[in-house]
Amino acid sequence: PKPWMQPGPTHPIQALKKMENFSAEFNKNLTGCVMIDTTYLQQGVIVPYERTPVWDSQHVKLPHLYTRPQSHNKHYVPSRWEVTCHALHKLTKGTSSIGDVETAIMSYNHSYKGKWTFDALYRYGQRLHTMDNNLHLLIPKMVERALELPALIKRPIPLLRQQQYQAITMSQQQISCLLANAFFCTFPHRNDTKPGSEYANYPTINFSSLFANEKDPERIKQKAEKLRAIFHYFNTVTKESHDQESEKPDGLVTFERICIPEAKLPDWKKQKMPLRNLHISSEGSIEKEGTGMLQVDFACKYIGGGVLKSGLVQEEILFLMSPELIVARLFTEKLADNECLRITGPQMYNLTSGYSKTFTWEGPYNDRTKRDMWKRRYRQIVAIDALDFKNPKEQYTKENIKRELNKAFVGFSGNPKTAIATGNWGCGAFNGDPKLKAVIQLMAAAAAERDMAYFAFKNKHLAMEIQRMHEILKNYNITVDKLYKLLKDFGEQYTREHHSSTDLYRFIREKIGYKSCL
Ligand code: AR6
Repeated sequence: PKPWMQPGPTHPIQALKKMENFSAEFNKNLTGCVMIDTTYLQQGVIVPYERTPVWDSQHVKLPHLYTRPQSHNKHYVPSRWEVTCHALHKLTKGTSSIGDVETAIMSYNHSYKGKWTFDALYRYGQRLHTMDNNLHLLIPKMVERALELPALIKRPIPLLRQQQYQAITMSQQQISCLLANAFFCTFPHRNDTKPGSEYANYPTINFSSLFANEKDPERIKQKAEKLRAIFHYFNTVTKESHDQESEKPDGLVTFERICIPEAKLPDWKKQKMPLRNLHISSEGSIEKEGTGMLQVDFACKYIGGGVLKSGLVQEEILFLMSPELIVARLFTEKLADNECLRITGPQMYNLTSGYSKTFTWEGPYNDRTKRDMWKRRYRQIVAIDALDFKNPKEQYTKENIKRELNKAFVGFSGNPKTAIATGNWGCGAFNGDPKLKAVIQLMAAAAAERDMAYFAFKNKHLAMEIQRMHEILKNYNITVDKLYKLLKDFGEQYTREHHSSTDLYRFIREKIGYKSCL
């Protein structure tokens, strides 16, 4: 092997800071919109916080608040929520089939008759449910939770809109109620996704697309596999007793939209800090080994990406392991370049294996992760969306490098300074170059003053290359500003030489005068 291929030992993972090292920070007062009355929390009682209900463009439109325009017809016309309650009640007898679930959902979504199909749900019913859950018993419990909506959600849920810092904290029980409503497709105004429609800037939330037909039978199979994770989640959150007290989903979760205005973003030319510590490994994953660190979600700007469709890569799998994350789709407007979403406290419910086509639900995950004073699990996720390079050659331009640096910085900034758990961000579905993205993430981490754990997803060679590059940059005291200049120069040469095949790391080594014999 070439000399630069023999890096020294990696920074030990045990030395990286985790959430538990900063318990005082997490126990601070909650800010933003808190959906429960926290005075009773320490006694183990969760009481929803109460405020006057609203139906407006600033808040989630809840199904029980939906009113039709006054009808001139003298006959009594039931409200949409009454129709919903009536239809869903029929499913509580314990004898209902998937067909009955379809009938119920379509009764209050009749304009989608003939458009929505339920093949994946049928497949789950035919092939899988007897192995996992007893759907006859589970569906009534899900209905019950969904219909508790007026009793559980008593405060308007603000929409997390673009360029506004806002946080929402809700109980795991409230989340399960909202997700049960999403499963039964009760959210009004959320089915039309056409450009220009009211919620075109938001991800979808009703589960209809997860049940739907796919031409490719393989995809129906994958959706049915996703449903196993979803049903296991509902089974756990509606269970009356838990084997272990510590597994009980009776805590809180915070969703925080973070935006940093242009003027407050780093001037990358002037960042004189050195790179931080790096632990890198080809083994392990962000989700498991990264627990307690700031775990990166390789996100889509519409949070959750294809989780309710056919997508099945890092973000979607993460959302299936911790389905509470899916509720973010209800209120998070698509992320702009200077924004991210940070989620504190979600529980992990599912063990999965495989990736994409080989994705499999392996079984329950019993989460015993400790919690902070607000009963939030010591688990923190940050959703940052990389650029989707339809043409990978575009990623070396100054504008695109700066965009990715800023996006990573927005995700990594803030307190407390736990280490970041990341990997090949933007380098799968989005076609990025992992060597460039690793340097970009290291620069952003340095500016945000955090160490990093990098999981290279089985790619030993890549892990070694990144580790070696990091080591050289440290040894040569290459600070962030210098590295920024090097990336810019590389981009210019790349364009000048019409996408030359020069390797970025080789370019950097040469420019800094690295001598392999050193
Ligand atoms: N831990 C560490 N590395 C991983 C893991 C993991 N659990 N999973 C994957 N990788 P990708 P993107 C590595 O394609 O390119 C979704 O639909 C693996 O090498 O998920 O940013 C979103 O909703 C993989 O190739 O992220 C977005 O729409 C690479 O990370 C879009 O995909 C990138 O994973 C984002 O695409």
